Amino acid sequence: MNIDSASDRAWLQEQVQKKLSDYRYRHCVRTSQRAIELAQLHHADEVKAGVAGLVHDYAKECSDAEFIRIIQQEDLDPDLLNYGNAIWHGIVGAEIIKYDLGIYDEDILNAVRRHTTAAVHMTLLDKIVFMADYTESGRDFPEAATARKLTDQNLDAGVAYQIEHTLQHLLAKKQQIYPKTILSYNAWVVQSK
Ligand code: DGI
Ligand code: FE
Ligand code: FE
Repeated sequence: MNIDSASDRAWLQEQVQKKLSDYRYRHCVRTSQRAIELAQLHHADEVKAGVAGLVHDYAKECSDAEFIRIIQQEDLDPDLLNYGNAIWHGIVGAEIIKYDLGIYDEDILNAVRRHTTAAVHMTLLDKIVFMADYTESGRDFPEAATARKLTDQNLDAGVAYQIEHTLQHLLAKKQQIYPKTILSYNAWVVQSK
């Protein structure tokens, strides 16, 4: 598909709607809208932000068997097999987006890959999609309001805020932490001496 074509983007929205539950489809549409808003505020490509926001959770309802097959077929890091949907839907989901939706733009695919764990080095588009997912208008957890204000003013401060609070939340629930999540925490949250 051609992301610069409005009719292709309408087709894309239909594909996302068909693939997902109504609840998750609406989250994707709100994330897309929020990503466009953040792209305007922070001078990024609005079309790429809108498309990346729309597709970021495209693979979230795929089966574990499908993710495992792709990790093996595409020779992705075998350590991925030790994790689950929370980690797979972005990193492995980017491959599914290529096949199913014909999106090959690496800026968009990387933003999808990094939207859950963040990364040590993030592009402007990566940060926008990461923060759009966390601050879209349907997010009602206690940190969302603070994160919205912070992100509008200072995108990097928003990224650090989300990484810190998500890790705290995962630790409180004794969840398994993916190594990239820890590397992101070290890079974005730990104060340098
Ligand atoms: O897909 P969404 O729910 O919209 O949001 P997301 O992709 O940012 O996060 C999905 C979940 O993954 C969320 O509950 C936080 C969690 N998560 C983030 N980093 C890690 C993680 N879960 C585990 N187990 N390990 C991580 O390192
Ligand atoms: Fe996600
Ligand atoms: Fe999401």
